[in-house]
Amino acid sequence: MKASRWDLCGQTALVTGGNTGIGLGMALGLARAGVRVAVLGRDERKNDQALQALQTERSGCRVYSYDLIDADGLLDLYQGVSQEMGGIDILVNNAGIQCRGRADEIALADFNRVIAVNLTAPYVLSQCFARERIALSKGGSIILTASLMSEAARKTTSAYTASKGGIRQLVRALAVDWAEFGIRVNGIGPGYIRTEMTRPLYEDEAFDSWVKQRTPLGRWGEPDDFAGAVVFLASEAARFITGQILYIDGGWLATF
Ligand code: GCO
Repeated sequence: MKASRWDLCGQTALVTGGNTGIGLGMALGLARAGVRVAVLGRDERKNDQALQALQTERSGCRVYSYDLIDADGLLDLYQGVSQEMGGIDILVNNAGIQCRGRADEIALADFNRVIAVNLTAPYVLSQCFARERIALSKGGSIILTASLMSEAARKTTSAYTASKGGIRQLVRALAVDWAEFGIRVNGIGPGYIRTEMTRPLYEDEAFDSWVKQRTPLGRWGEPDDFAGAVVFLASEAARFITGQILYIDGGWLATF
């Protein structure tokens, strides 16, 4: 197999939550593979920092400030980004939020917020992407960020776990609906990764040692651990792969 099947030069990607953490790890991986990346993020300061990092890898990257809680504005947003980027070949639905607390203590508004960002926004953006690609008679690749919580639950994460269980099935549902159009849909499932979302967890000494002991590879994951998988799944090298979740978890799900 020729190495060029991994080549993404000249393609464009939209990465939500791409200004920090796992999303930035994936955005940088794509940029290094020659992709012009558009990042969607809430925080303008982080967006600026991400843009600087991305531009050193690949010119023509852009950042957009948007809060994915607003599903109604997503169509306009998508069309604007796609126009400015000259089309989107790869959609990475990565942005996610967490809300921890025992299930009987979670407010409905918080549950709804987590579902809106983690599940509804990926659905709507995937629709925008697919409609555009189908109209152009072009295939494409959609990648969604799943979680260990797509498979199992940890105490205090009910809303997040419900959303990530939904992502697991959304990957399958979208994959089967759009396969005939050459649109592949896959998930990347992170284990415990050192990001802002998990800061309260890795700063807790007991939790930190539990993660290291429970993870066969013996450490927390880092955002850069995601750079290779996203390039692979987006590329021709993965052309017969759709509807799958690739777990990047240091072996977590392989053992108990
Ligand atoms: C938590 C975390 C998790 C993980 C991750 C595991 O509170 O347990 O935030 O949800 O970080 O998603 O895959």
